[in-house]
Amino acid sequence: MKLYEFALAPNPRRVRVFLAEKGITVPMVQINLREQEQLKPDFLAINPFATVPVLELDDGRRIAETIAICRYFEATKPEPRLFGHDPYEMGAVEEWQRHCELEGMAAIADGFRNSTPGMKGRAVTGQHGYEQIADLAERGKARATRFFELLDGRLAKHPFVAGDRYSVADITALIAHDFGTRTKVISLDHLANVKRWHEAVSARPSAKA
Ligand SMILES: N[C@@H](CCC(=O)N[C@@H](CS)C(=O)NCC(=O)O)C(=O)O
Repeated sequence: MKLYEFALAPNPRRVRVFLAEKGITVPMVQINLREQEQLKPDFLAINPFATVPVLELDDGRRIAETIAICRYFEATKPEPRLFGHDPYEMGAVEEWQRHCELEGMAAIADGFRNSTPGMKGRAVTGQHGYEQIADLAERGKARATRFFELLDGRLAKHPFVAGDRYSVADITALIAHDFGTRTKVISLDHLANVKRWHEAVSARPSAKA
């Protein structure tokens, strides 16, 4: 088994943190996105969507998409449960993971990819180069900021994103937070509950993965 990933990219980090929480080790193969290795024919044969992470099983079958890969490992090693413990919690984790992905990760990616000079002609992942749209960068920043403001209210009532327990929703939110603040797409200093939650999830050993 091996995981195609890139150590500096946010989505592969989501899988690494998930694996660290599970105590699973998988050999990693680096696809250097800065050198556009994801667009080379060898990698496009592995994933025509030209993105990492991609998991390759020992028999050669592959799974792309962060959450699909995490689901695979939740099934092969259920404990600790990161997709919820009971039917309600499973639904809540799914709901909040999705919010964190769409309103957090994807909105920040819009903010970053549509405004960063090095991303010219690469505003969307994949084989086809899309041009930047400045308005999309602004909209992405606004959406991501509003999402974390909403999350701040939720974290005033719950210790973790999906409720009382740490879950894959916290992993997506942690990496959205770090990606967004590192790239200066968002500034979250004014959000006290997000700050308390971020300190707690960042203190877990898995956050270093
Ligand atoms: N929804 C996908 C997103 C994957 C994705 O966007 N990966 C980025 C790295 S964080 C990538 O491969 N980028 C390639 C590029 O920029 O062309 C997932 O969760 O796996």
